[in-house]
Amino acid sequence: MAVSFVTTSPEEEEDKPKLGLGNSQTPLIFNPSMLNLQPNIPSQFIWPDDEKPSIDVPELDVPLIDLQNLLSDKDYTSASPSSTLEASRQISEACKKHGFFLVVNHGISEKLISDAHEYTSRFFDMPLFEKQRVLRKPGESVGYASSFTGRFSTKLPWKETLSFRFCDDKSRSKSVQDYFCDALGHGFEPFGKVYQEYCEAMSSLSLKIMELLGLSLGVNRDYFRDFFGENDSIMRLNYYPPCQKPDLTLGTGPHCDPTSLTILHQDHVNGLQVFVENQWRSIRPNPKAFVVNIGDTFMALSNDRYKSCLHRAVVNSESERKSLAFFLCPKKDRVVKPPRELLDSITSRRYPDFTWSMFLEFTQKHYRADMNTLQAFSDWLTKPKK
Ligand SMILES: O=C(O)CCC(=O)C(=O)O
Repeated sequence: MAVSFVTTSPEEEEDKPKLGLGNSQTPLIFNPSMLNLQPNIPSQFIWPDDEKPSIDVPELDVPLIDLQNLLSDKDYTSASPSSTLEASRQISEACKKHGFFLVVNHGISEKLISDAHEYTSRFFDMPLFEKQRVLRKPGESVGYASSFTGRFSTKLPWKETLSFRFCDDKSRSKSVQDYFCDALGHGFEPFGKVYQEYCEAMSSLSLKIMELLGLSLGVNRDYFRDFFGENDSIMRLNYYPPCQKPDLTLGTGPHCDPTSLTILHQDHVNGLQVFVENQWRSIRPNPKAFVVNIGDTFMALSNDRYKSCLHRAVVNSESERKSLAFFLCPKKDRVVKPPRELLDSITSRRYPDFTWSMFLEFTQKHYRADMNTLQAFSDWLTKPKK
């Protein structure tokens, strides 16, 4: 797909997102339909030297957790205790070190995954004005974002995203399906159906993984599963167009996820990198696997036992890349605090109580997510208010 930047005339400005470049005459729009016509990339997308990517980095050693036996029965009664124990041991080791692992034999159909990728391509292939009908508004976490042009003016990511909310509420509302139809019209019902089904599958999978995380932390197996009941999660479709200068920019800048657990499916193109032991390392795409990582909210729930690790995505000049990220989040008003099993007389609380709604607001309105988001949020919460 050809991609390009377009500068708008002042007359067009009103309908377009602003870059906030300090130059109101020529606001830039990240337009993925003509970009390849330009030899260089705008300076707003050029990252500082110490953050520029290296494409060839060593691979990260991540455990491959086979969920086959663990998922074959609702209560794991048919899973051999030794395979469950081995899986929770591997998860514990990975989560203490970097918080990343892969799951295979997860029970999600290949057709559903390939449909989810197919509809991602269809969405991002649409003309810019169509995508802008669901433009993400400042301070909101849902909608279409062409880079972060409306929010930031430096270190912009080389990507487009579409984010929407998934609510696992008791009334079984079809929040995703409704979003597509309400925001884009009835022609988008097939998109809504696929992503509704995909998010329901991700929500169930994440609750199973929560059971394993509970076991691995020596907490009652149902504890985290129940905690994330009625989860109010976020689904994000990431589209990274090819870039003529991939060594100057990043597809997704370095950050830790503020959310609780991320379940990512990458297409066949390399791009995801994790910062471990002072070095960037890649996670090679495996179409049969989901990449799972701990986010800041779970790090707080585990009282820092498990790590939410810095990661980023690089781009390349040859191929577009897509990834599907499901961010598990608790119900908005649920209080995030570690279970009593994770507190003792020696280990003090690392973070104050908070709700996901407070943390989400902090990341949307006050802070650009990076490697220090949780600490900055915690400091902000405890700082005396004037
Ligand atoms: O595309 C990827 O591999 C990573 C995406 C990511 O980190 C994000 O969407 O927060």
